[in-house]
Amino acid sequence: RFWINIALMLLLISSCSYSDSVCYKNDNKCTKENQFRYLLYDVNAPEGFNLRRDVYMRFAILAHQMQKSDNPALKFKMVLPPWSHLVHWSYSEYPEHIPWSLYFDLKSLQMFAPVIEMHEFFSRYQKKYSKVIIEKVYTLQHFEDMFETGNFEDRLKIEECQDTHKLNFFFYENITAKNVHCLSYHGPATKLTELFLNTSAGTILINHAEVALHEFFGNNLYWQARRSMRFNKELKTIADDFRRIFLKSNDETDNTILPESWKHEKPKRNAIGGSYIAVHLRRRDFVRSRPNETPNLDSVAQQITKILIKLNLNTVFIATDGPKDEFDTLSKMLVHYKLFKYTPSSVIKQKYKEGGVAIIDQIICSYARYFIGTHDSTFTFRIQEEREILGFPSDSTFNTLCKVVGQCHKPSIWTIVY
Ligand code: GFB
Repeated sequence: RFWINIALMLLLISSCSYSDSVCYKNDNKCTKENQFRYLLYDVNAPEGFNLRRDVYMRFAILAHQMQKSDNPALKFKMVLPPWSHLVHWSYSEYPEHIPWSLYFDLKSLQMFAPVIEMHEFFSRYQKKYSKVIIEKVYTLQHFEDMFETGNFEDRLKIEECQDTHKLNFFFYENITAKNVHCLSYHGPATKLTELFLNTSAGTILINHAEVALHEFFGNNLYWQARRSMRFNKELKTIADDFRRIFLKSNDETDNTILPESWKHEKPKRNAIGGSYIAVHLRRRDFVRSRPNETPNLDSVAQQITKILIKLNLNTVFIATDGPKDEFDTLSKMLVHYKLFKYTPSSVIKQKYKEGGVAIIDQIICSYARYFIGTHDSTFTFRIQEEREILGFPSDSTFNTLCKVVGQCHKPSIWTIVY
């Protein structure tokens, strides 16, 4: 506490002392505008798109809290890590660094947390430098003794690195670092403020950010961060067109109109949804790595039929990462029903890539009368959250496919809090 106070005092004395950021002490260009420090974060390479969205929320809540603080030492802009080299996506024909604005409404994110795109960070930083030198990098790691000792208290400590981490700096060649540490860590992302108060570095990168947890999973702050993650409007329009043309679904009749800004959303449970059921059918690695949970297509067809009969519906939308021949097989099994799948045109695929197609699938699933997801898939979790925001009755949302009909995992139910 003593050292934290000393650090605080020093920072307060020179509120513009963050070396190597865009603003220097005694620098007459140091205006209120550019007195920010920059927080960058990166996630373990194999993590997929939807777990990364969850890590974003943990860090957006940290940035949100710091923004509310009066302490100038906590005045940060958080730099959004581009969607680079995600293991599930192919980058052969695409640029390596996909900005967040391709998938999300940046203004909406900024209404919750002070975030900027990486290219914006570069353009601010490179007014002074050609190369970006990050002053402090902290690679988070779990405490080695945590499971042996059962000590799960929140703590952080700079320690020896447990692995030889190769820093890739988001696959940019013009980024390097001055100081690199390994930080054993247990606790929420918001605990990182303790670290930030102990350094005057102007640019800080938190690597393996997924190690830091949510402070309160599912509280109103969690949901504010989540609600601020509105999708890019064009993606919503593409999904809406598909709903209207193929599924006879629109926001007016489905009772799913949301206010222009997420800030004006109110609790509701009266969404009806389009007259179709939606299924998120996660295949590929799930078929191999989760044989005890992943049903075969026969079983999937049986489970879909059961719900269609129960709800007196005849239309199904399938979102899947599986191959086309699986969808064709399922179509034959459900020949008496209307089965739909979103297939992007080459123009849309080229512009929005796998991430955009995934989001369009998620949006269409979100507006269905009834949703069945895949157990333990973060892709499914994000659809469930979207449906909570839209105001569906929870029992139309928290359903997952079973391995064997009638022997289902009960999914965790995380209802929305305002
Ligand atoms: O988002 P994601 O990590 O969720 O899924 P899980 C990985 C990728 O699969 C997504 C594609 O980024 C999408 O590109 N994908 C999955 C889909 N389902 C669909 C779908 O219905 N439609 C479309 N268009 N794309 C995690 C994996 O997957 O599961 C981890 O990331 C690990 O590597 C873990 O395997 C168990 O949570 O489903």
